[in-house]
Amino acid sequence: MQVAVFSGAGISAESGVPTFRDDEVGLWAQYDPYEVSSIDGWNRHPELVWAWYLWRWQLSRRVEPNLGHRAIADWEQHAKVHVITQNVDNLHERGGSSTVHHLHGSMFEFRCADCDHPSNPVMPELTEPVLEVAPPVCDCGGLIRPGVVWFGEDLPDGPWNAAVEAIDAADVLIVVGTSGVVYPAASLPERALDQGKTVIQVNPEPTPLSDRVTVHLRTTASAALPGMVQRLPFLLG
Ligand code: BJW
Ligand code: ZN
Repeated sequence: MQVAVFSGAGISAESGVPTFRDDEVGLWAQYDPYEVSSIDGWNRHPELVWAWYLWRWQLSRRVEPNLGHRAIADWEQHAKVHVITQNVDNLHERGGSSTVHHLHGSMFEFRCADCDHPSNPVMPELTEPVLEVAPPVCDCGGLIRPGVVWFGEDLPDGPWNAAVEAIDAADVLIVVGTSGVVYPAASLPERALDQGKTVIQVNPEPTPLSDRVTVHLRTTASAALPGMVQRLPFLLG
């Protein structure tokens, strides 16, 4: 059996990383997600955007994968599993998954915003989040930015093509912890449904996809995912 997983911020929420559209994102609660995660926002106020990523970078390094991440890794004993994630943390990999396609990049990679040269900046350890931090500067004078995909930027071809292939080859797609409102990523479950595939959604809340999926499990990732793939042959008949 071949399984594709399409994950979003909800799967990391139980590790302690706030979801993207969470009301409780501290200092940044006052900002629209677009302001801190768009190329326009970066061009307008890089210090604000850099501080937001510095805080999330520190947080993501401190937290551990949860039962949801570990369950998906365990499925590899029973099936070929491709994880397609919108998350920029590395909790799927740290949870043990071997094939992870990052559609929105990684917050652990950095490059110059002007010359694209990869960078490995020294990250200051903040004891508490601050609203503005000056980004490091490249030798060319450009600002160093995180290797993530912001609104208004293209997704990287490699992970995107791998994700489409994984969807097309999958017998079943598990959609977990995503609001499914950000495109083109959100078109992947639609693609699987258009192909008549079984799509299982795991999300405590309904999303625009919920009416179309085969099954919507209205619960958390850590409650639904352990043992799910082992039970799938019985569930799917
Ligand atoms: C749980 C849980 C638990 C909680 N268990 N579940 C077509 C139509 C309309 C617009 C567009 C379109 N095509 C493109 C666009 C524009 C735009 C877009 O989609 N806009 C819409 C929002 C309107 N897309 C883009 O700009 C994309 N690029 C692009 O299209 O390129 C072409 C182009 C070029 C030039 C100009 C214009 C276009 C790029 C999108 C990049 C998105 N980047 C971000 C930031 C990445 C870095 C970072 O993370 O910091 O990606 S935005 C943000 O949203 C982040 C996430 O990956 C992404 C998705 O969020 P996600 O993961 O779904 O999180 P939440 O918080 O929304 O949802 C969490 C869910 O979990 C909730 O449902 C909870 O209920 C649930 N949950 N606890 C299970 N325990
Ligand atoms: Zn540079």
